[in-house]
Amino acid sequence: MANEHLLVSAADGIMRLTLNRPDKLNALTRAMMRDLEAALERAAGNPDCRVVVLTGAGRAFSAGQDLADSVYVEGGPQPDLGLVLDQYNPIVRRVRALPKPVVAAVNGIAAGAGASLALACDLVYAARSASFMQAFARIGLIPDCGSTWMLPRLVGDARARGLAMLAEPLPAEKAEAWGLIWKAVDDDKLAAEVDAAASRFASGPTYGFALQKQAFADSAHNTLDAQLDLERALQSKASASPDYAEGVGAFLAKRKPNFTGRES
Ligand code: T3D
Repeated sequence: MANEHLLVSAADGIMRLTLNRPDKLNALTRAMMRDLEAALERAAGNPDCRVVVLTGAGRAFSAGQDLADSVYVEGGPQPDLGLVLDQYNPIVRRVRALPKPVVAAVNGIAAGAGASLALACDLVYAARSASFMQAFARIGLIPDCGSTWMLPRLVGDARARGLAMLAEPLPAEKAEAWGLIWKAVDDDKLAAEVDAAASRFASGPTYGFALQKQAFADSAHNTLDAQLDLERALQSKASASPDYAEGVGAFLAKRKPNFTGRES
């Protein structure tokens, strides 16, 4: 299915979502947000979709909220941007809770909500020429869409504050070195590298990945004690899945596993 500003395609277990307003650096409009949420909802409910890849068309990943499609109207009454976040927050929640991996292929600059969206993904690959910019302070805002939560956890408090308050672009290689993203790759290798990861996920133990996501999410607020209990409970579920039996069987038979990705 294709919408004008969000291209959606699905094949071989992979759903690809491409932010598609290259002339505006894929700045996010309300319509794109609606389409993105709907696509993620479809991905969540479709067992044939085993991984989602999010990328941008043209030279940017996304320059964040389209400031021309904002609730802010020059000369108008001061808007309540909480209302804008009512549209963004469900998307971030969906990405984090999606019971399958979400991979960001950051092909160029990711700024503002565009950076937050990328960082919400499970694995972030970025072209070496790409950068991440917490642009919010440039317009008097605070990082949102989860960035004040993600940043200190990913890079530590000092770097999180520097990124937020200075609002300067962080080049992909440094983002990798700081632990903000999984990997910076040569520009001409980004698509192939992300395709390889997506194919691997599309034939992987999807249910196990969903349980991993749950464990990592809960670890953010759990004590070690509580996390050990959670791991025990989730591992019980993982070991009841056909993919566990398949994985062990394949190992012992010295063959490649054929995971269904299903819970039962
Ligand atoms: O306001 C609310 O509703 C609240 C929302 C909060 C969430 C947020 O995301 S806040 C952060 C919003 N994003 C920004 O502040 C970033 C704005 N963009 C930039 O600072 C620069 O464009 C970049 C540093 C990202 C890239 O610079 P450069 O020089 O490579 O490109 P450019 O020439 O600035 O942009 C190219 C075109 O994209 C240009 O359009 P034109 O003049 O050719 O017709 C530019 O206006 C457009 N564009 C870029 N970013 C946005 C945008 N149009 C609308 N909204 C944008 N965010």
